[in-house]
Amino acid sequence: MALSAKEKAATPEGFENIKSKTPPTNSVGWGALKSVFGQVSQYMDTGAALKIMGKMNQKKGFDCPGCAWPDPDDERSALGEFCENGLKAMAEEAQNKTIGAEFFSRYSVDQLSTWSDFEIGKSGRLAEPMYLAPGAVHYSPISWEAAFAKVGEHLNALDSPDEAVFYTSGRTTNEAAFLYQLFVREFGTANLPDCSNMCHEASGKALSETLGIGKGSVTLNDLHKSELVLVVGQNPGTNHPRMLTALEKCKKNGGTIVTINPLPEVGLMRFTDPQSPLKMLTGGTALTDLFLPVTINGDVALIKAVLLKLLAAQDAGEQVFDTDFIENSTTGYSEFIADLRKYDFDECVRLSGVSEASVLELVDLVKSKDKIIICWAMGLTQHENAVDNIRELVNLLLLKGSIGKEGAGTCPVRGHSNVQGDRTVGIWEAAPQAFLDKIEAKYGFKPTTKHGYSVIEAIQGMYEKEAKVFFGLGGNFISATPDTDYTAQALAHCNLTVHVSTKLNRSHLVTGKEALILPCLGRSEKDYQKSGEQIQSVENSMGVVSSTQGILEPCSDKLISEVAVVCGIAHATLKDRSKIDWLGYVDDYALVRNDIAEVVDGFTDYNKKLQNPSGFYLPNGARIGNFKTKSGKAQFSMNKLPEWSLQDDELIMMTIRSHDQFNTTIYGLDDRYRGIFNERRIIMMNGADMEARGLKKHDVVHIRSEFNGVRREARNFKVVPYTIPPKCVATYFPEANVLVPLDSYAHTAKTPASKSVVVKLVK
Ligand SMILES: Nc1nc2c(c(=O)[nH]1)N[C@H]1C(S)=C(S)[C@@H](COP(=O)(O)OP(=O)(O)OC[C@H]3O[C@@H](n4cnc5c(=O)[nH]c(N)nc54)[C@H](O)[C@@H]3O)O[C@H]1N2
Ligand SMILES: Nc1nc2c(c(=O)[nH]1)N[C@H]1C(S)=C(S)[C@@H](COP(=O)(O)OP(=O)(O)OC[C@H]3O[C@@H](n4cnc5c(=O)[nH]c(N)nc54)[C@H](O)[C@@H]3O)O[C@H]1N2
Ligand SMILES: [Mo]
Repeated sequence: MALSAKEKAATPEGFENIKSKTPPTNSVGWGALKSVFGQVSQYMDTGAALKIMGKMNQKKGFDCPGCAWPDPDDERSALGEFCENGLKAMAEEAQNKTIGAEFFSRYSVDQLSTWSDFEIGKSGRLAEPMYLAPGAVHYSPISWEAAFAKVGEHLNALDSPDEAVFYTSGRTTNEAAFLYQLFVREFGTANLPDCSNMCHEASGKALSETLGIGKGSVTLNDLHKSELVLVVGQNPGTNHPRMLTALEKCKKNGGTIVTINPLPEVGLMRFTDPQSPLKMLTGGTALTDLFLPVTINGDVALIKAVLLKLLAAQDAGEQVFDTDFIENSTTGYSEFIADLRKYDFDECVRLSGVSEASVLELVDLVKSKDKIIICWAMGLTQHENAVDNIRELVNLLLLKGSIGKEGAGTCPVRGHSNVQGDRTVGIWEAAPQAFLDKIEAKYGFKPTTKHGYSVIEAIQGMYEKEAKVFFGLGGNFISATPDTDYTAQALAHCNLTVHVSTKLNRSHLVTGKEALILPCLGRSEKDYQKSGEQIQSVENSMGVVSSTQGILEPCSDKLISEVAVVCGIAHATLKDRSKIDWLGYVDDYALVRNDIAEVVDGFTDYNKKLQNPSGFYLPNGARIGNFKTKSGKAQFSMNKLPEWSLQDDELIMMTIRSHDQFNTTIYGLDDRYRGIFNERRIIMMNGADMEARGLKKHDVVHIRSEFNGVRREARNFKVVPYTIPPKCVATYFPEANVLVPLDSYAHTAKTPASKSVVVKLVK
């Protein structure tokens, strides 16, 4: 019997052979080098690996397809600005093994869906376009022309352009992303959901509202010069390893580092730079000076407790606040202070889960410093009150005048290597009118002003059969999104699902009535077009745009670039009704950049500026104290404490990344820094919670969530005792995504609340 979409979408429930032990006390160092060479050798020979290491994140090299952490403007390590997880990302992409017609005729879609994500990822690079016909059980090869025509036919058969969904993941370069959104808008819709909707959308909302720009304000240099860095809800040791080097520099310059996280993430505790042989021998730097093990979603309470003590000191005549800055550069101060006074310090401390003594230590640090930077990632953005989390941190910075000056400001640490750039060049379901006007002026068509679907709305739209074609430029929609069962049915309702991808993933297996896999070049590969070898460009987490150019020959001669895919589809769909010479762009990507320079602010002389090996900074008002908010000033905000509470048998669950994955791509089965080996179906639990439930190490439990009357269940997880606050548990994404309710998301930002899912355990 054929498997249902739900069955294909869920990760297999079987177990490996788990080992868990006390986590290590040090990150990176020798363990990382050993691990990376083990991983890399699975995929490529040492010569190719060394060539890649030397070019990654180098001036005139290619941008690591891993995270969005910036490269130093000045000196770069001769060994390459690489990190263990960047190299794993690279090795996966640059592997020699390919899959095509023969592979897909051997394995049916149903068979492939019984493989684990780890096995799916290991199968190799996609080498040729593949098509799944209505009722077929195997994908079969299709030519590029036929594939483009098929997409065009389906899009043109829709009753309205709004019946198509165009998803983007954050690896897409500026050039491809700009053309993609241009095509989508000329086609007639703004349905441009992207991975940002599940990632830093809440940061964008909170920061635009309070500081007038949806991006962070600091540069790498600021981090080096800061007196106090708060790292909140982020695990850089695994997800942004090169950030540890910046934190180490900050410490060397006398800075203090505070970590706010339910877990004592090893990378933040002690770090050995793999590029510093001396430190490899001496054991590295202790990074965190003060660790606050906040309860999941206890951050607003914690920050309020700090704010209350700062206010008390200010009231008592201490000069804690930057009153000049507050007076000249902010609005909403008195309302904010009046609101703050309504809260009780003891209650806030209790709700934060942190000891009063530790809160007071943080208060003392904040009082005595004014060059403060706050860094954060998914631990803050994936909650119902995510926007409040971030606004409350902004309040703290504003009180201290810690914004718009050197060594101070906001640092939302982005995920995908070009997720920030994609948004900058127009991947946005709710793009500002000024941008749409510029498109109209340049191209002569009127883009729809109606906001399109974000990720959650797109899933609902497909489920309700209001959207009928799903197109994904990169990414792995079924595994990345919440509520796997529901989303699987949503995709199955589509007439056509299309994925432009480098690697096989579960989204290729949970299809509409027809499906296409369109394989494209990766970052590391050379891109030959009529005008010669092409460069492309990306924007990092700190707003620096730089070029990226592949160095390896493509792994298959049937691969084309993302730019060529987008233009091919635009040409096949819009034909004579287009006002744009789509195929002309493919010959020379400099033409795309000329257009971006005209349409997007900050890109004047784009082609010329890209020649600067370090790239160029985009304008950033908040960085220089110019707040482009409605009032023209930085805005204080009033944020409530979260309202949820737990019954005796309930726990609050965060879904996080292990050390061996890049989002839904599973590199391996180990989470070395957490001492968990050879298993991903695990649940980290506090000893007292285990005892209360009569659970022992490695016992098997099933996890249930119940939200708005809908019960969801994920089966077979092994209990791992862990240093985690009471009532908090952690599982890995994407295995636990079946439990994340589609209707639990950040207010106003719609980021799925995948870090605060209320669950029960059943044996
Ligand atoms: N190697 C590697 N690199 C990556 C990725 C990857 O998967 N692998 N993914 C990329 C992407 S797209 C992104 S967005 C980033 C993600 O980078 P992170 O945000 O670091 O990733 P997560 O594993 O989701 O970790 C969230 C952290 O938040 C903590 N946390 C959870 N809930 C709370 C809370 O309520 N309060 C606080 N204070 N902390 C909390 C968790 O304990 C964990 O340490 O990394 C990017 N880089
Ligand atoms: N429960 C839970 N869910 C989450 C999260 C969480 O913390 N918890 N995190 C969320 C976050 S922060 C994010 S960003 C999303 C990630 O969501 P996505 O961006 O959709 O997922 P990825 O796993 O990064 O996508 C991996 C796929 O991208 C394709 N790919 C890789 N490189 C390229 C390329 O250069 N070009 C093209 N065209 N394709 C490429 C490969 O085929 C690969 O299989 O997941 C979100 N989902
Ligand atoms: Mo992300």
